[in-house]
Amino acid sequence: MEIQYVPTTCPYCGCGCGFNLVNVDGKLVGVEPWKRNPVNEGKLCPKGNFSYEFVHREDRLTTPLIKKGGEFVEATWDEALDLVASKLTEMKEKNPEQLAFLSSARCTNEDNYTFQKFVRTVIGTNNVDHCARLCHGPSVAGLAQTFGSGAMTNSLESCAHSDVVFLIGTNTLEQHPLMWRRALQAKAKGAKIMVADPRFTPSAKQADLYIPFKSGTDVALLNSMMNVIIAEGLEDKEFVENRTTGYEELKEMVKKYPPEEAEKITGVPADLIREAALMYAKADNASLLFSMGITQHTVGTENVMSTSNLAMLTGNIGRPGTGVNPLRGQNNVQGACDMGALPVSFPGYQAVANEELVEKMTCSWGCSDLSCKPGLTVVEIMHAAHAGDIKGMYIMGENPMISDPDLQHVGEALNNLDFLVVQDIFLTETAELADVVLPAYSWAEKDGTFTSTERRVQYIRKAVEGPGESRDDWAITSDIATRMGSDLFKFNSAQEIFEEIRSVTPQYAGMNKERLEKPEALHWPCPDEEHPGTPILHAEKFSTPDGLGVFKAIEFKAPAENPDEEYPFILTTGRLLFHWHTGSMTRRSETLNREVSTGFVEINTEDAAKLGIKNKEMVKVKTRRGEIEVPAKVTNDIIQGTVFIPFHFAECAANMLTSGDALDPYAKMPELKVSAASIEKLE
Ligand SMILES: Nc1nc2c(c(=O)[nH]1)N[C@H]1C(S)=C(S)[C@@H](COP(=O)(O)OP(=O)(O)OC[C@H]3O[C@@H](n4cnc5c(=O)[nH]c(N)nc54)[C@H](O)[C@@H]3O)O[C@H]1N2
Ligand SMILES: Nc1nc2c(c(=O)[nH]1)N[C@H]1C(S)=C(S)[C@@H](COP(=O)(O)OP(=O)(O)OC[C@H]3O[C@@H](n4cnc5c(=O)[nH]c(N)nc54)[C@H](O)[C@@H]3O)O[C@H]1N2
Ligand code: SF4
Ligand SMILES: [Mo]
Repeated sequence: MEIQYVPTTCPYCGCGCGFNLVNVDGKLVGVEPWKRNPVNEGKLCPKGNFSYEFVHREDRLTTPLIKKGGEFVEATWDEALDLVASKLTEMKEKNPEQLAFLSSARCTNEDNYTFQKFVRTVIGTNNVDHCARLCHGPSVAGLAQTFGSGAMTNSLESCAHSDVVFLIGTNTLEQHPLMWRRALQAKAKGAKIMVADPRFTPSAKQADLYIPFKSGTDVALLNSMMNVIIAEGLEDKEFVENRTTGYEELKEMVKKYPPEEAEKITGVPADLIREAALMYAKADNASLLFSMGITQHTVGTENVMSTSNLAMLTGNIGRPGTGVNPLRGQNNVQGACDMGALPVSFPGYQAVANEELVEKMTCSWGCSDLSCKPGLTVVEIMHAAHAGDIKGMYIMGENPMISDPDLQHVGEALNNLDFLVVQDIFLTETAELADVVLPAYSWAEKDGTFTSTERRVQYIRKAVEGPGESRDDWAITSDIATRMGSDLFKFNSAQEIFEEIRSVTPQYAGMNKERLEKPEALHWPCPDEEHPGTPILHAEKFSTPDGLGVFKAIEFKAPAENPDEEYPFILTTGRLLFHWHTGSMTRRSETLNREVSTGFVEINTEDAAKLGIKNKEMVKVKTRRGEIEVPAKVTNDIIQGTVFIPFHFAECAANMLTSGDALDPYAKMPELKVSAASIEKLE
C-alpha cells in the first residue's frame, strides 16, 4: 500500500485553509490536518473535511463532448479543440465584441491569467468577467474610492486582537468558518461580537449584540450609528484630521439620520442603534467584517463606502484588530480579480482604458492591438446574449444556469447563442446547453496558486491524477490559443505561468517559489524579493493618490423593488454551511448532501400562521420573474415580512425569482438580496 500526504489549499471558501490530501494507491481517501498552516492551524470546517469526496465521482467529465443533433457525442481533444478554435476564429474575424468569456474564481491564478490573456491577445476584446461581479464587485469599487485599494484591509488572524467585532451582512460562522474561529478567539479574550442581519443566523446567536433589521437598509443603519458617534463626541478626531478628507460633508449628511428617523427605515429600535454605535465606537480596536448582505444590492458600492466611513470615523484602520474586511467568497476570487479576469483591468488592476498601461502590456506580452475599450460585465453579457448582440461564449468553471439572477432570462440568453463552450469538471446545468464541453482537472489534480481573502497567495498541489482525458484548465485554453495561431501560450507548467504573472503584476512581483513554499506563504502587495509581504494595509497612509482616506457622504436609497400588495414580502437569498453555490460539488459529496438534501424557504412564525402555512409544508413563492415550489421552514430566526431561500438547489432555484434588471451603477451588481415576493400555501 502506498500512502501520500499532499499539502494543499481548500477548494471552497476564501479563508484559504491548508490541509493534507491523503492518497492511498492512487485514490483520495481523506484529509489530514496540516497543523503548521498559520491560516487554520489544523482546524477545518465540514466542507474542507469532505472536500475530497466529489473528486472521484463517477459522473466527472472524462472526455470532450460535442453536441450533434441535440445529443452529446464523445470526441477526441483534436476534434473538440479544432472545432472551438475554428468557430472562435470565424466569429472573432466578424466582430470580437460579439464574443464573451466567463473566467472562474474556482480555478487557479495560472488558469485565470491564461484565460484573460487569451481573451485579450487572441480574441481582441475585454469581454471577460467572472462571478466576482455577483459577489465583491462593490467591495472592489467602493473601497477603491474610499481607501484607494479594493481588498480586505487586515488578515484573518488580526481579528483575534479586536475588542469589538462588528459583522454586518456576513453569516461568518456558516460561510467563513475559520474566520469565525478568529472572532471567537477575540471573544474568549473579552471582545464583544455585534451582528446586524435580518436573520437570527448561527453567527447572530453567538453575538453579544444582535441588530435585526430590514434587508436593504444598511446605509440608514450605518449613517445613524455615525450620527450617534458624532453627537457623543466619540469620533477619532486625530485620525479624521490627519488621515482623511471629506469629513464636513459626512458630518452634515449624517445629521439627517438620528436613531428615531433611522428606526422608521430600518425597523431597528432607536435605543438599539445607540447601543450598537457606542459599543463599536468605544472599542480600542474594532474590526468590521462584511460580505454579501452589504454588496448584493443596487446600492452595494454605497453600502461598502458607508462601512469605510464608519471605520475611518472611529480610526479603526491600519492596526491589528481593526479594519474593513470584505470576506471574499470563493477560494480564488481574490486571485481571479488580481489576474485581470475583469472587463476593466489587466493583471494587477491596471486599467485597460489607460493608454500607457495598454502600451506596457502590449510590450510585456509581445502582442499587437490590445483593446482599450472596457468590456461587458456578467449580467450585461447575459442581457447582450439575450438581445443577440453576443453570439458566442466560452465559460470556464461557472454555472450561471443556477447562479445568475433571473434564470428564465439566462436560459433564453444561452439558448440564443450561436456557439457555447463550457469547460467544467461536471456536466452542469450550464454545460447541458453547450455546443462543446471540455473536461478539466479539479483542484486536487492541479498545481498552481490560489489567493485567499486575506491576499495570501498559496500553493495547491497535485495530489492525484485527473479522470480519463481531463486536463489542466490553463493547458486547454493555451491549446485553443495556439490553434488560433498565437505563439504566446507555450506554457509547460503552472510554475512557468506564475513566473510570467509576477513579471506583469506589480503586487506579485516579489513572490518566488522558494518564498511561496513556506506554510505562511505571502500576502500581496509584495513588490520585490526583499519585501516581506503586507498582512495589514493602510497602516501609515491609504492607497489613494494623496494618501488620505476619503469620506463619502451617502444618503439612504430604497432597493429597486419594494413589497406591495401583490408581492408583500422581501425575499432575500444566500447560503448554508454544508453547501456550495450551485451544488455541483457539495451535492455530489455524500456526507455534505446527507446534512441538507434540498432547499426551503424560511418564513417567520407569525407570517406563516397568518397564511396558514405549517413547517415543512410545500408553498409557492412567486416574484415578477417566476415562481418555485419549495418546503417552508417556519422559524423565529427571521424577521417578519422577510423570507429567505438558499440558492444551492436546482429543483427550487432561488434565482428563478431574482432580478437582473436593476444594477448597481458602479459595480453592475444585481439586487440578489432584495426582491418583492408573494408566498402561498399549495392546495
Ligand atoms: N458554506 C458556504 N460557504 C460559503 C459559500 C457557500 O456557497 N457555502 N460561498 C462563498 C461565497 S462566494 C461568498 S460571496 C460568501 C458569502 O458569505 P455571506 O455573505 O456570509 O453569505 P450569504 O448567505 O450570501 O449572506 C450573508 C447574510 O446576509 C444577510 N442579509 C440579507 N439581506 C441583507 C441586507 O440587506 N443587509 C445585511 N446587512 N445583511 C443581509 C443574510 O440574512 C445572510 O445571513 O460565502 C462564501 N462561503
Ligand atoms: N440568488 C443568489 N445568487 C447568487 C448569490 C446569492 O447570494 N444569491 N451569490 C453569488 C455569488 S457571491 C457567487 S460567488 C456566485 C457563484 O456562482 P458560480 O461561480 O457559478 O458557482 P459555483 O457553483 O461555485 O460554480 C463553479 C463551477 O465551476 C466548476 N468547477 C469547480 N472546480 C473547477 C475547476 O478546477 N475547473 C473548472 N473548469 N471548473 C471547475 C464547478 O463544477 C461549477 O460548475 O453565485 C452568485 N449568485
Ligand atoms: S473555512 Fe473555508 S477554506 Fe476553511 S475548510 Fe472551510 S470551506 Fe475550506
Ligand atoms: Mo461569492
